[in-house]
Amino acid sequence: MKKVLLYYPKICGVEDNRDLYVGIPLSVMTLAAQFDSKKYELKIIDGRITENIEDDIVEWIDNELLMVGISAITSYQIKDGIFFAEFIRNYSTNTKLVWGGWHPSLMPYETIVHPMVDIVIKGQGERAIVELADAISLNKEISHIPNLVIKESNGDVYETPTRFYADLNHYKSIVNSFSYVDVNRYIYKIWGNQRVIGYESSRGCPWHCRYCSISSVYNRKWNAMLPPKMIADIDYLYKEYSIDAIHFFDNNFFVDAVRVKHFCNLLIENKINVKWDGTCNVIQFLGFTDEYMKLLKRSGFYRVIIGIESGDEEVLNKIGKLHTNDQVLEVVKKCKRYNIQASFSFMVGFPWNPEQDFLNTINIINKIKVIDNSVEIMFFIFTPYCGTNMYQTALEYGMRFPQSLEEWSSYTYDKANTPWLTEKLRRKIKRYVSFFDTDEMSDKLGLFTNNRNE
Ligand code: B12
Repeated sequence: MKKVLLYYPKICGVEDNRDLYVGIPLSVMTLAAQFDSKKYELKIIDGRITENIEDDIVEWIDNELLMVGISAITSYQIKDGIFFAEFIRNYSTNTKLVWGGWHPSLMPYETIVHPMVDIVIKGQGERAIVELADAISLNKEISHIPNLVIKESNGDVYETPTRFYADLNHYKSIVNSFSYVDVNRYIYKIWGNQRVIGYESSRGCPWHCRYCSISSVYNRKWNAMLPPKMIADIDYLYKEYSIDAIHFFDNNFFVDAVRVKHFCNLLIENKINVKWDGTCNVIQFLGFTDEYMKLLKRSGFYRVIIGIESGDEEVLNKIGKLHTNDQVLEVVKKCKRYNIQASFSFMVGFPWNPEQDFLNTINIINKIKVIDNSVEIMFFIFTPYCGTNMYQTALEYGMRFPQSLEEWSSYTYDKANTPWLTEKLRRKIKRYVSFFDTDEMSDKLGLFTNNRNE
């Protein structure tokens, strides 16, 4: 039987001193779920948790191994993915090295030129990866498969036509890939719950925050699973894995209120006793009526995650955030009224007037804390990412970005060293990062944690 191997690389290198959240690797799992297990032997390796990767797969690699799919966000994942690709190449010269995920999608040409990359799949991979495997296994042409960037044996690179993304409802459920991993490994005791797992029910985002990568890849489109499909998966997780809470990784869970209400009603009707949280924005949340809030609460909604980003209204305007500081304080009061845990993230150190945005942001956080001291605060230094609108602005303000795939692998949010921050201000901000205990807080928020259920 033909084989496909999917690799989810380590997100942090040895130089990082904290344990990053080891959430369920949704990207490679949703890809694996699309393959017909009667036709392909699939393997998923999660580089973050596998001790002796080589021992694990050396025996398994043979001529049947058609391709290795490697997933990467802009981070150390790239470097670890390259190590893994080199390891595979040593054992098999025919296996195609296929890269996908956020970084290759945003920078396909910079990615493809690397010797450890044969093909890049841009954007959503579910359809393309199966079509590619089918074509390679039958020795067929691949140039008709959309959304690929291909390197030929002579080094020439070409791109195949673009296909817009399919509806998430057409994909097979992620549950199909549960047999390839130890799902219990990704269940956490966190946020007051005993058994929490991550899940994704929608993709894209209609807003256009200028620092965010989502709109570049999804072109401000948004697509979502219908509630019955979500409920089937969640019911399975509830019954088979005794999950007591779902953490939605959706960019914005609340885009379609009709869908959310249907979802809440199905949870209640089916007596699925799980709590759930999700990402929203200030303006949306303030628009939720009393009736809607009560339904959300009854269905188990307990925590809202909102990117407030700045307390400087000029910055908010420049980065495409449409809310005001007063509205943020209204959200805090609303959460307190309905007993919803608020989790807010902030970035300081934008290029325009970093001293001022820092002070204004500290100021709004103080006001938030006076209203409700239990609001979770995550506090970061702004880092411009490739493929975002802020990338261009950052260039104009003197930022030098990495020039190769390898260089991008050392570009992380805490080491990017934006030139418009003086050392003095950077030190001051870092003191606040530890004052707000973003690292420790992130433990609670699930960003950096090893607080896993045993
Ligand atoms: C979960 C998550 C994390 C987790 C890690 C993942 C995990 N499982 O534990 C944690 C919390 C650790 C994390 C950290 C960070 N994250 Co994050 N994270 C996410 C989030 C919310 C969900 C990812 C996910 O699982 N999506 C669901 C899966 C199914 O979708 P997907 O990953 O996009 O996969 C699809 C395609 O990309 C493609 N694909 C993916 N891999 C592959 C591989 C192959 C071979 C193929 C063919 C296709 C393919 O096919 C998949 C199915 O269609 C995304 C936003 C989002 N909604 O995607 C941000 C996101 C990936 N994160 C981002 C960022 C910036 C960060 C941080 C820097 C944030 C910060 N300030 O702390 C840090 C980085 C840490 C570091 N060391 O550098 C950016 C990445 C931008 C970029 N250029 O790469 C995103 C897109 C958010 C954003 N708004 O911009 N993150």
